[in-house]
Amino acid sequence: MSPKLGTIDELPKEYLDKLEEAGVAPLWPMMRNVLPHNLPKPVTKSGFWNYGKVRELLLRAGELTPVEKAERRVLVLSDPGRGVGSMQATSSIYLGMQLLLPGETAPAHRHTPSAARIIIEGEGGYTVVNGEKLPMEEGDLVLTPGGEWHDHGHEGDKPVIWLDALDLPLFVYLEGSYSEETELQIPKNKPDTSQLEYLSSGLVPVTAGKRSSIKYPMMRFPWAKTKEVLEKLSNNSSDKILSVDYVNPENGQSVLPTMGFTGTMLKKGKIKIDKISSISSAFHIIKGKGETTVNGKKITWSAKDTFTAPVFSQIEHSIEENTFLIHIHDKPLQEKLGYFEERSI
Ligand code: GTQ
Repeated sequence: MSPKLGTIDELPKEYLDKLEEAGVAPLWPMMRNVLPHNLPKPVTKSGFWNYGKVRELLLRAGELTPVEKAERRVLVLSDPGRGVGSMQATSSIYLGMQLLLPGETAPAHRHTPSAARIIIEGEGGYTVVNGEKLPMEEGDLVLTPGGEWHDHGHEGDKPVIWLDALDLPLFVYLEGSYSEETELQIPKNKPDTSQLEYLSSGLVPVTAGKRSSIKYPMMRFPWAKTKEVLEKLSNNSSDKILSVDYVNPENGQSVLPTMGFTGTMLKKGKIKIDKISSISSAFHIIKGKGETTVNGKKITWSAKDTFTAPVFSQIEHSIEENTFLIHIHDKPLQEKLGYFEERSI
């Protein structure tokens, strides 16, 4: 066991004044804050957002603030550990809920952070990424990777609402976050690549004799496909948890550089996760009903709700109805940094 480290109080005032003037500080009183023993000490606390509640407030924002005055009409889901107004849902993940009303558009821009949307409600919404028009249907995962021009539009007749997930906190931390604007894009007149080039997994398009190798070949992952795969897996397995990772169909890598997305089915009953891991997580319920205990805190959720879990959380589920969810996490980032870790409990 290492000895207890010295504190600031143990140092003479005259010395502390001189340190301050010289622009230096002793490490030892703050060493354990940044390097605690054995496990990190997360600031993040598990959060829960009831969809009905946020939806009502978002629809009011639709009355109070025209989209032109908002650019993106979003309510930000703030980590309870950092307080309302924090633009972090976890250490690395930003979450927001965005509303677009019929006929509205959100102007084209691109930024250094990457974004993904999970569509929660409404028909007729779409995102255009580099000229590719991506329909937004309930449960779809739609990517707008860092550096790619994107705008949103709405051809339906009822509000469209989706969940935005961005790796914004990282880019802010790195002082690398900025955006640029351009004119609304004119979409190409063809279906998105999930309906065309990548309709079948295991097949990669070849153009003029060359295998395609695009950084972001597929930017819309329709929920219908994810659900079908999970149901088929479930029919052939007695496992209580079935999961599929969303990957780049050309190389099997995560769909975005830092954020990972996993489609999960949780079957009715009690499920105790027997591992803790270094990832931070957000869970968005597509369909189902149940309770989850995150580090002893019980969360009761149903379809369209969202909750978060900080790094190394202990998680237990009690599933009332078979559930489908999309798990947003930062495993790709942690693997790139070489420290992703799981521990059995
Ligand atoms: O739709 O491009 O929630 O740029 C935050 C920043 C959404 C977007 C957000 C954004 C967007």
